[in-house]
Amino acid sequence: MSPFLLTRTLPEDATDAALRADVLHGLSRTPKTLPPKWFYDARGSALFEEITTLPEYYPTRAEREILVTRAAEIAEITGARTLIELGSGSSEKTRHLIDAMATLDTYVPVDVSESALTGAANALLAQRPSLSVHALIADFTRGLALPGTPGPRLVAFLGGTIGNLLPTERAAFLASVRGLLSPGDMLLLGTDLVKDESVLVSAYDDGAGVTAAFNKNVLTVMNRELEADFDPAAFQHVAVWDREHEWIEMRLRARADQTVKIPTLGLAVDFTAGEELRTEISAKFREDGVRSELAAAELKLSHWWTDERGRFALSLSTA
Ligand code: AVJ
Repeated sequence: MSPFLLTRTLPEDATDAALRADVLHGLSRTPKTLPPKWFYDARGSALFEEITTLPEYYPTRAEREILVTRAAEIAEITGARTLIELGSGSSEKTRHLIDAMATLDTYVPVDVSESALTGAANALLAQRPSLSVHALIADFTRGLALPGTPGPRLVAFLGGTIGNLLPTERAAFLASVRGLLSPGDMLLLGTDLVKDESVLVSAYDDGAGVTAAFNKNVLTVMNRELEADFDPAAFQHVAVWDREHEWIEMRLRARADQTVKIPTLGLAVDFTAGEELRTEISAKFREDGVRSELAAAELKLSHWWTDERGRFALSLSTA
């Protein structure tokens, strides 16, 4: 009997079909765009882990500071018996929270990566064998079916990843999360905050060029998975602050006119010199904006915590 349950709700070939659809749609429209989920193959995930250690990239450190400082308070307030973590990855972020939650008996990590889920579950169970872990291989942005577990339940969506969603996508996502909750359940949400433009841009365009490599990695993913012939050297990494929407945009700018062939999709994609492919938005938030977005999903903001320097926030809201 394996020490934890692992449920696959993503069909095996879901990834290929989704990548093909996203590339076909995203590269045949103007402006060209791709969803950021395709960054995270093994190399992309390793590059992101490296990004979290960069001096310019403050969000991970800032969120960890809040989690360490507020874990006992969050545990006390929620008294949660189940913790559901969306986009759990290595579960490194939630380790402090789980350690503080004496009432916890079930942990439901949700991620698209089976290896991340297995690694995290084994590490957690080594430390806390009494915990029951039910890991879900699922893409939470495409609807989620949760196993029946004891309440009250706390859903955690950390890292600021909600910022990758456009406002309309965020509204739909928060409404779908709300639909999973029963009265008394809660949502713990990590949001990066609006701040000085130069600080934000540096966090997405570091001096060592790790973020540039992370951004260009999506071209390598398409070359490998779709037999495309992107030349990463023919594109320049760009990170800009969109003042109107209050989000960072990562883009890949074509250095010259070029045509990229994607034979498996029957595509020949023309880029003109200077044309930019948007690869990610990372929205930055204000307390009032988060309060109203949660309220629109019938979630009531009850606690707002930031790191000492006010760079990042964790909010707790109730269904
Ligand atoms: C993992 C989505 C929160 O948006 O800050 C890091 C990804 N992109 N550097 C973010 C990312 C460029 C990160 N999230």
